[in-house]
Amino acid sequence: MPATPLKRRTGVPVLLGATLVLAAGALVACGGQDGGQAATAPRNAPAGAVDRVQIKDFLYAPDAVTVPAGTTITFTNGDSAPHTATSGKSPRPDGVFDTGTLTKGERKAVRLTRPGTFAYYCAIHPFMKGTVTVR
Ligand SMILES: [Cu+2]
Repeated sequence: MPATPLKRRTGVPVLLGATLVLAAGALVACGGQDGGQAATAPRNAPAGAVDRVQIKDFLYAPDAVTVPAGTTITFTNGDSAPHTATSGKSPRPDGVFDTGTLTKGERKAVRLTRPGTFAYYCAIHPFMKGTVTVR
């Protein structure tokens, strides 16, 4: 009787489509390292008159604005860190507006036509939150 060699098959399952999800939980809150520029942010502007939001020290200032429909709001990043103003609630943008990433000194205007109250957040630092009310 001929000896039949044992056949060994090693099946190595190949995992395709394994998605690597990077949970960006790095909340680096280090404020107050900008020097030199004394920005005067309008703190007590009358309601309805604010069409500018400053981003400074990981905050939106003011963090709640009310504007008439059709207003263009400008977001300006005064921080060294990059920020966004993204409508919705983290981590789910609702698509009403999104400045995209703003680097230091960069600004982006968004036009708001639909009445409602819209929460927004920073996609990079989700603890940063604000609201825009459009009337
Ligand atoms: Cu941010």
